[in-house]
Amino acid sequence: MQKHTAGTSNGPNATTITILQQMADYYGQTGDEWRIRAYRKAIATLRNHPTKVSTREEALALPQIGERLACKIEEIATTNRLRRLDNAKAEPTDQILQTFMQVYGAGLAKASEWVAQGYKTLDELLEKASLSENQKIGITHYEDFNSRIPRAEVEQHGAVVRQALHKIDPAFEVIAGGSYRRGAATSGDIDCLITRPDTGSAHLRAVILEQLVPTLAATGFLVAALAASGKDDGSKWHGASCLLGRKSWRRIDLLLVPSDELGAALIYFTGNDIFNRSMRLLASTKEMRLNQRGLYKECLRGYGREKLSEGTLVEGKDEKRIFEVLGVPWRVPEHRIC
Ligand code: DCP
Ligand code: MG
Ligand code: MN
Repeated sequence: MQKHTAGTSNGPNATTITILQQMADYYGQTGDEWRIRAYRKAIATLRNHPTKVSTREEALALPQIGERLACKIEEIATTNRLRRLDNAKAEPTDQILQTFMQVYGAGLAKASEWVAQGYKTLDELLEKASLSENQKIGITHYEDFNSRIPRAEVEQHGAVVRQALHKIDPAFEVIAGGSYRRGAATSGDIDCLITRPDTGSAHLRAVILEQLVPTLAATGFLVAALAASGKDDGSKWHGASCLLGRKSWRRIDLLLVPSDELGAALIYFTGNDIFNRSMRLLASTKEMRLNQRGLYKECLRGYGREKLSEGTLVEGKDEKRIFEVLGVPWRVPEHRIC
């Protein structure tokens, strides 16, 4: 589940932004992707707006803000609160659902199932519910996995991975991606892109999964392996890590990137997810296709826009070149927030 980056906003619309963000987080927890996107766009607009927006009309005149959000902005500006948010916070089943949805690996469906079975607390789940191993870990380390990781600590986890890998083979590269690469002060997890010049996925997999992971598990740095999603192709390893002498377990993703795909993977794993969506959309308007492996042209589509062919690879290696081919001015990672 996407969480917001804890950046402080001191602009004229700071209060409004804070409350809208809480509302977006609430919708995030209920799985309402469509709404959360509308909120994030409105928040981005308000962040860039130099003066305080106090009325519905003012809000409506701005880009990315529709009727309903405009009303909410007016309500916040005049009352410093939002009744809808107060209601959401007060609903007890919603609160339990929200808590359960933040268990790592438990989506809306699982959390709703637990609520329907009558469970009310995480302790009750641990005692009575039948849980997978990963769900047990998600509950036992609930606080850890739901805390933001300071930037300096993300760096330390990255350094541990890099050092261990360099002992195996100094040609490997480790790049911290995700919110860290976008310059965020804190991150929800650690996204480690791992690559090596002139190297394909088979060799990466062999070294990372058969050598690096066991080594780092033996030193006590990798503390849990968390099963990846069903569509996993062996290019990712999801788990948890813990620095020597510390207590907090952190979520870490090892992302195996063949050298030919580094540029596209850097774009994908830097995000944010909305920026990625807009880049993919742009590619499709130019009859191209962008994914985490590359930018492709001449992908044939049928009448229902369904893909008929993969198309020809235009660029995969070079991040800047992908922007160029798409005709988008280069954007530093820090500015890839929509
Ligand atoms: N990503 C995406 N679409 C998704 C999930 C992820 O495009 N549905 C991409 C963009 C993200 C990147 O992968 O920036 C890493 O995913 P994370 O979930 O780790 O998100 P972030 O690193 O951006 O934020 P956080 O600080 O919460 O980890
Ligand atoms: Mg991340
Ligand atoms: Mn991640």
